[in-house]
Amino acid sequence: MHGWVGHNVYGAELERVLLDSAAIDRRVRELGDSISRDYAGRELLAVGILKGALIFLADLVRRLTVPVAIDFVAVGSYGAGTESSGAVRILKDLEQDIAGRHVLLVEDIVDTGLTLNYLLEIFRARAPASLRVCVLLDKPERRRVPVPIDYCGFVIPDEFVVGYGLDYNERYRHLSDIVVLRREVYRGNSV
Ligand code: PRP
Ligand code: 7HP
Repeated sequence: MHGWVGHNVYGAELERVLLDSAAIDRRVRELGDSISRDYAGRELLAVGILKGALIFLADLVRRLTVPVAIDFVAVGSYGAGTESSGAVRILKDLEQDIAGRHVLLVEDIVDTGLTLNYLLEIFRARAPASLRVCVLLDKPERRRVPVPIDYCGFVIPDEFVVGYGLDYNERYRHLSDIVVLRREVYRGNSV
């Protein structure tokens, strides 16, 4: 865990750096190595879940040594803020047919598990040759439905984090580090 060095360059809403860009980079390389080993001789379809997985997916695919195609799906839970309401819907579907393909779902964070659980059900029904899950962050204390995670970057505590693709009300996705949002910012703002 890291504290701030000098003043808080991120502003008053953010508390501390949980994972800095060097630690993220090291872990993404390791994940890329594992995935490349496991998929040797096969072609992969990496499916990023928008928008949070955008930056993770972009870095991860550049660490792969197997052929990889990329597609995206956008899923929304109803509502804003830090709490999922539980209802999930597809906002943008895949452009490619995944039947017979080796599909790797790439997600920034698994929290309640509702998003991944929903997508896995939908994608399984489309008969891919294989379907695996790669998440950068796992927040197991918040889980409401179990989800199988094949590749996990970091297990993190139950704190709301932003940066490296993750947002709070669409802010902070561009940060290179993963940073804890102060509880005062979102307390009482659950939907
Ligand atoms: C976030 C995150 C995951 C999901 C995880 O997405 O990117 O997709 O929530 O939560 P869950 O495990 O409780 O379902 P969000 O709906 O905020 O959309 P975004 O990726 O566009 O930020
Ligand atoms: C969703 C989400 N988005 C950003 N930061 C977190 O900690 C999150 N948990 N679930």
